[in-house]
Amino acid sequence: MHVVQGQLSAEGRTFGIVVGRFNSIVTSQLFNGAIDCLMRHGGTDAAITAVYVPGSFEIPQAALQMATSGRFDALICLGCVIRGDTPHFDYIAAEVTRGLGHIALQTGVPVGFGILTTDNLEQALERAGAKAGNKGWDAALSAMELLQVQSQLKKQ
Ligand code: INI
Repeated sequence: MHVVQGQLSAEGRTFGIVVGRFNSIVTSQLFNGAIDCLMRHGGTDAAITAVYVPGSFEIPQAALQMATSGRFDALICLGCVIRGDTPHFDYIAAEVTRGLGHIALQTGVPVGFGILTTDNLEQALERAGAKAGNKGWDAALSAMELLQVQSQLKKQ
């Protein structure tokens, strides 16, 4: 039986992190979580590029350019969409999710999905380093794991 499982290592890999500035009180914590995760798994400062965009809607546009540049082994995308009184939330949440899924499948570059979609700020903060963990950390870990799975599949 062949079992393919990604090792959790960032060593020797380049990472691009795209961060939405909207709700930055949350996304800055997602960013800290992602950096902490990469560093604790052998990543280096020089191998990480952080790109800031206005909000979650713009994240796929920057991610596409980065994914097709050949400069990044994996991407980690971080944003926070909080529900308001209008349907705006649904449009932005759907667009960023669809866009990032499309980029991952079309380019093959692993994309860690660290986009929070919550009903309120409290739920978002809980997922950005408080009682529900840090989704930025999780997104970095997922990008790293998929990168390693891809390497192993190539060797098979
Ligand atoms: N962007 C977010 O990342 N989160 C939000 O909750 C949000 N809301 O609610 O409006 C948001 N809007 C900005 C949007 O992503 C674009 O930056 C903006 O529309 C300019 O294109």
